[in-house]
Amino acid sequence: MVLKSEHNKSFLDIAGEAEYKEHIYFVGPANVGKSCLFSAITKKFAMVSNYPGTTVEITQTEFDGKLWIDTPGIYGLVPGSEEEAVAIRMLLENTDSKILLVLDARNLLRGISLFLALSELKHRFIIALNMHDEASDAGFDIDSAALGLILGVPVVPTVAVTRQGIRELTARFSQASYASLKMQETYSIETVIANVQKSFESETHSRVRARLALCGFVDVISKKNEEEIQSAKQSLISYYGKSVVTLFAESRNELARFIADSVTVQRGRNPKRIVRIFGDAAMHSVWGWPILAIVLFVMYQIVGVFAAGKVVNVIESVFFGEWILPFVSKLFELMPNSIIKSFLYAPEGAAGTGLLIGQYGLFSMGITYAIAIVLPVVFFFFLLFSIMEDTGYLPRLVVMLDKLFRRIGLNGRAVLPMILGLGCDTMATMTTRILPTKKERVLVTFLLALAVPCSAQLGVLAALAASLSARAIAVWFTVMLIVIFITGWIGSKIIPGKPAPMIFEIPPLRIPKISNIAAKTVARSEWYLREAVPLFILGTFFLWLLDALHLLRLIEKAMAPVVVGLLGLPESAARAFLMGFLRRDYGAAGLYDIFKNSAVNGVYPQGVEAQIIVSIVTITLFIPCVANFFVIGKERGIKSALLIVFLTTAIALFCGTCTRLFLIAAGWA
Ligand SMILES: Nc1nc2c(ncn2[C@@H]2O[C@H](COP(=O)(O)OP(=O)(O)OP(=O)(O)O)[C@@H](O)[C@H]2O)c(=O)[nH]1
Ligand SMILES: [Mg+2]
Repeated sequence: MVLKSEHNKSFLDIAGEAEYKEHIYFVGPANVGKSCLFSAITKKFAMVSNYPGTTVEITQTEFDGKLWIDTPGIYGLVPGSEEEAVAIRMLLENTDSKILLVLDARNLLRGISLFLALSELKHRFIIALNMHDEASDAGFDIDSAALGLILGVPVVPTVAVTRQGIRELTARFSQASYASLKMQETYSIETVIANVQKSFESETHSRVRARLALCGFVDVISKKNEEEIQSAKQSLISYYGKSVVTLFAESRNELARFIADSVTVQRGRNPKRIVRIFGDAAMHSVWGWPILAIVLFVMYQIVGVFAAGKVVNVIESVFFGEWILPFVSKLFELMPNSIIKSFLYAPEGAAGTGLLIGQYGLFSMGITYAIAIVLPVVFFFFLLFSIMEDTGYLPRLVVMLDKLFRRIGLNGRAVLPMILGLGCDTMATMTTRILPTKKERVLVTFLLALAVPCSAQLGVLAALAASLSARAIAVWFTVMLIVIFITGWIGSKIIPGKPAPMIFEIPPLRIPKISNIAAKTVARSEWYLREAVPLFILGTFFLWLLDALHLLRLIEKAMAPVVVGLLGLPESAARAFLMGFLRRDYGAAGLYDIFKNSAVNGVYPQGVEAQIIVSIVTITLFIPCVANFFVIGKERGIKSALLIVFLTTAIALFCGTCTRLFLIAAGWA
């Protein structure tokens, strides 16, 4: 059984904990290999990538009679963002479970400090000292047995990617124990904590709750003790002249440093210099740009030229067009004429519409679009994207684009969801949880819905663009950038709040593991098929129904003032926009269908090219897909989701019209 938590719900509401003897939580800082270990132990697929913030939801699975739970990364008990809060709430809501604390052997200080923060929880601990391979490469020798003795819990060195140490780890689960080493603060701080703790006497983890309340984690504070806690907090702040979070962190770090130093020997090696130089260049404010240009060029060649051009052509024209569709049509031809036959099948060029085969046939249109046009492109995009994720290039891009994004009031971390949006806007909207302020979460959610085309949509656009001139593509790209920066800038002025400064850990560059890339690409493609195909079929069914009821022409006529009048497109483009209401890639596929036969020797006449530019600008900015709409509703509330639908439609039509006017002025249309 696999369940995912809805992040605001109590974890216990969902897990049905009584069913399982034991719960094991994978806890640790971000990007240390929790999900990798989770998959290695439970054999359940979990997304693994080389950047902090891959896991933003709880993933759980049953294995070996136990419930195993993978959680988002945390850095201490006081959450810095929403996804951390999910993990922390979950630990507070339970007692007597086992925590598999996954730490990065290269960063022992941070790991021990986290252990000390968690050690007051009434859970039993076992520590996986992961990334042992990289720690050895960097010249660290860590005495894990000694560390275990000091902390009072088992410590096992592991390398999750090669499964090293996993057997020992699972064998020692039964030895997981409560931490024997506890944080002791100075006498005056201890007195304050003890006083506040009284308010939580009846609750679990009362000392941890007292600390959290003093740090200002409002989740644990109830109305009745709010005032008392505030005054205790103020007394600490005015006495020590620093925030309580800092006060606690300093004493923890001091002890953690002492422990880390006493179990680590550093052999002064400094290998892999070239990798480091390249890693630094990728985020350099000058060298980063040519590297980005090369990355984009390679992606365009593989996704745009090879997948969208060649592979789609083979699958759509040859495989579907010459083999499958004619074969299915033949089968229908062999059927005796009947109502059922004419209901399901309309031969090419015939009047009337067949439900399965015909202009709006579920098979000839719905399935063909999803499988022949979009799937190949999505597959190659996911493949390249997984490689970028696993090498550690994405976080470097974040650093490089930080300055640019700051101009529109966004912290550089916002780049990560925006880039992930190129894979899938729905997933990326969930990743906005890694952003520390509400302002940024709202703004990025909006920009994703508006101007970041997902892989499926990009793919179809790339197929359309295959016969477009370079300057046409440049116009589209420039319009997108202008829209992102202007709407982002206006948004940052309107939405209240300030962006938080960027604290973002840069993981090392790594050679991706083929098995992980393959697993992620297949999982994402499968997910696309599950998500998109039903909607493609549903959309085609609506079109078929509208056509059968003779309403489609009427709707096209009704939309003509906008589609023809404002945007200067053929009337039939209305159909593509109708499709776009379900999914933008489906709408784009409709456009592809309308324009694909207009190319002469693979080149569009200038007037058609202008129409294509206007239509792709409009469809890129068009409303978010249904799945994204629901996720926006879940994360930001249904009102925001509806507002976003309204705004994106308005902005899409506005920008489409402006683009047309520009092209007319430039003598293009
Ligand atoms: N060299 C090496 N790489 C590892 C090891 N364990 C995990 N990785 C890599 O580290 C990266 C992060 O792994 P994840 O499992 O996604 O980390 P996580 O802790 O779940 O990260 P978040 O979900 O972002 O909190 C991936 O690129 C893994 O392939 C290890 O032991 N050695
Ligand atoms: Mg993870």
